Amino acid sequence: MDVSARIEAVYAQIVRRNSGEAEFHQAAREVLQNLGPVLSAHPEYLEARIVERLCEPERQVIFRVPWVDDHGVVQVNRGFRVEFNSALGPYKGGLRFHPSVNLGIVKFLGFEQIFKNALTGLAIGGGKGGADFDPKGRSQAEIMRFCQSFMTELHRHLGEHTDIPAGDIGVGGREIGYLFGQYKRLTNRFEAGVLTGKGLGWGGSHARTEATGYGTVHFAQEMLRTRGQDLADRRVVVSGSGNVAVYAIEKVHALGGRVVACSDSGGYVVDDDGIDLELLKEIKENRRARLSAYAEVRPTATHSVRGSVFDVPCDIALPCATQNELDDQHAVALVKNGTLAVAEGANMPCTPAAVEILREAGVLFGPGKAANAGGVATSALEMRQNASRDSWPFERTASALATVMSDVHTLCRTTADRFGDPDDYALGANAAGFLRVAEAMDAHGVI
Ligand code: NDP
Ligand code: 2IT
Repeated sequence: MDVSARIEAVYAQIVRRNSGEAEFHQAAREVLQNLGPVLSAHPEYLEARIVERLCEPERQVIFRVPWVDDHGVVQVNRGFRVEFNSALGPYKGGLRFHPSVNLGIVKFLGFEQIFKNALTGLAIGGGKGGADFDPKGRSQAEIMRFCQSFMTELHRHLGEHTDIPAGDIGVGGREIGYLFGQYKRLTNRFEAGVLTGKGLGWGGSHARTEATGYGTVHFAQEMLRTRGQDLADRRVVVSGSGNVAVYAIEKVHALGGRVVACSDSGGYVVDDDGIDLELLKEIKENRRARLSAYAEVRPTATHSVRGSVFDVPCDIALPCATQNELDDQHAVALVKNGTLAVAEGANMPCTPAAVEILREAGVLFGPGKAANAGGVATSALEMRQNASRDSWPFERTASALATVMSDVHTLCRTTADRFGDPDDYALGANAAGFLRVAEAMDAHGVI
């Protein structure tokens, strides 16, 4: 059987065995379609069935999360943790609390995480988890009770050398605090390295909050530099207005660009004067309000529910909200508007058809597993500080993050060049991530 027939057979098997898990199929296909030249160069990985093993999670935990709401009503959610691959280190990856969460979404995120974590060069395997809990409209007390119930089951699967969660959609510093508190209580251990994204006063790392957004902008800047361009004076559109989006906006402004639009699930704002970050943080982080409140107090801004934030003309687009939010029609609009680069702050925000349109038009495309790797990389730096009972200053951590992003960018380009076109960052990210994991898996024998 030739290499491409073997890859097709693996994909067919994934679809058959994981029925209904559309996002996982999509993420697997996106990686597999780049592995042909890599496997031709490494027939030993075909022989060892590395790809087949890589696509099957090492362990998947699904559990009931019962809790009592503020009205005394019992609620039941479903919790997940997919421990996908530990060839390079303990399972590492975030937790997502969103009503859409299901096994297929957690598996797509865990699968992406394997390659992303490998690209950072740090000793972390891949995992992901979450629950179909909707935090919107819930009181602080309800969030706390949910987190405590979630951790009451999850804690038995975690450990600083086993599996280390962090945040993702719907899970930020507040939730990590409640989760850590419950883990500490259940285990009677102050095991700082078991979660990342902690508060600065109890084992957290400087720059972890900012890391994903900052890192995505570093990556976009590196891509632009390959064409003799940079972010200064560029019009930038960011989707989302959560953790990744906010700090992407902050870094774009620090580098002299101007973010003219951002969004949430209720619409988007356009502000040609540039998004006022303090106001955005006040609304989204402190008040936990809707983005429409921004336009209510900012005279230069308008809020829309029609169309999409990606219809707003820009030089650079940074999708930082969720999967499959940027489709073929959005890609056509970006190309028409002369967009130079798209870097994914979110995980898999561009549909496969959108990626194809961008690539064919010569738009620089930074895939999430490379462009948003700064978050998990800084999580690994947080684990390093916890292991040595040390705390690094902001500048040291931020500069280590910038170095990791620059190294990931270089690795993607050199690997893409080896197997095809140096501008094909998706090829570079998939091939380089795969090679690091495959080498370790092969060395560990058939496990
Ligand atoms: P947040 O919960 O802080 O923010 C999410 C943002 O995306 C909100 O503005 C939210 O709007 C919007 N959003 C979420 N779901 C949808 C949806 N279905 N449709 C439209 N908008 C939506 O999450 P993060 O910023 O942490 O995560 C954003 C993305 O970045 C995710 O894809 C995540 O996997 C990825 N990521 C996160 C990392 C991290 O360190 N946090 C690291 C690497 C990647 P609303 O408030 O209206 O729901
Ligand atoms: O998608 C991601 O990389 C994250 N949500 C961050 C994971 C982490 O462990 O910091």
